[in-house]
Amino acid sequence: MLYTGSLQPDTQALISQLRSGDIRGLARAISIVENHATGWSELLKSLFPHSGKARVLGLTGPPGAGKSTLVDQLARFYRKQNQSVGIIAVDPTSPYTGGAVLGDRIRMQDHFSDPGIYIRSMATRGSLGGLARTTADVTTVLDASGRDLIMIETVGVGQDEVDIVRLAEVTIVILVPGMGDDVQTIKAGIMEIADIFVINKSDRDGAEHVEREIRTLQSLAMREDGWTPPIVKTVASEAMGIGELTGAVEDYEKYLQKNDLKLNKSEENWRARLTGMLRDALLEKAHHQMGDGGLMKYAAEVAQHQRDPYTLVEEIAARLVSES
Ligand SMILES: Nc1nc2c(ncn2[C@@H]2O[C@H](COP(=O)(O)OP(=O)(O)OP(=O)(O)O)[C@@H](O)[C@H]2O)c(=O)[nH]1
Ligand SMILES: [Mg+2]
Repeated sequence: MLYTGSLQPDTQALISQLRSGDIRGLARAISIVENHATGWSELLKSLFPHSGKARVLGLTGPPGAGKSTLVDQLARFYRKQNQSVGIIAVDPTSPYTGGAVLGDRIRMQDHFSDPGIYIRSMATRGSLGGLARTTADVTTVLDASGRDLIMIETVGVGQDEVDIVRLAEVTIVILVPGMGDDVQTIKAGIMEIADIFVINKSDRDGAEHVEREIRTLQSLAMREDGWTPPIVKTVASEAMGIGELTGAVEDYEKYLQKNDLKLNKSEENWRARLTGMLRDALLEKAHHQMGDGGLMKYAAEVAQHQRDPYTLVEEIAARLVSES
């Protein structure tokens, strides 16, 4: 059902603009959602029923692995198949950002005249409601605007990135030869979420070594869904291996389809997202009830041992329920 409750007339106009494929409408809607500007949640409520059709690919890997170059090549490939593409580049917090973002802009420049490709950079800092959630909401907007394919690029460094790529139906983890100790850090969080491994910069020495390492890891644990992530070697800067990669994406999509795993994956994803949304909403409500400085007052009381924190939290939680 469409939510039309308290929609401002200009929000309605914005939705039709965006649904008709208008890029400026799309950009404005994304900004509203990203900045939590007036009407942002109403906008999302109205757009949600239109979402759920896009294919979402998540690409993650260490800084400088060639993620943007790869995304760019994939965008070219899918454009040739007449698919409309949306790209969300989640900027790393680390100092690599400046150059990388500039690099992205230059490299993707030749797409700018093509309305079939829409690129959006997301700033990590000052993201209201959290980076993962905002990225998810922006994905919903792009999806509802009718983009066939959405690619999300993140630097694989932490939990945020894991949460972001979880949004994707297909997660591609990009590694490069000669990562040394980096492989260890990447292994920890990101390795388990790879549906496809890419060894980019395979023009460099050591691609086989990385491949062996991945295979060793794979032999240690079988995935619950029975899928063995393929390893694709690419040289993104030379557009090499792109056909193999898109083939691997398709194989995995077919696998999900054939084994009825698509819904499972989506439900699992929503379980995580709803938990986050619920936590945010309850916390916001608790802060509201406590009023300005309320939390500090309690903190002071607990610090001075005037109150025990366990009873305090139980009381606050009970109030949330009774006053709803
Ligand atoms: N030799 C070689 N260089 C590549 C390859 N792919 C990308 N590069 C280069 O690697 C550098 C980094 O590429 P990006 O695409 O910006 O990498 P990224 O992973 O998006 O980087 P961040 O977003 O900063 O984390 C650029 O100079 C690319 O031209 C490749 O396959 N082989
Ligand atoms: Mg990049």
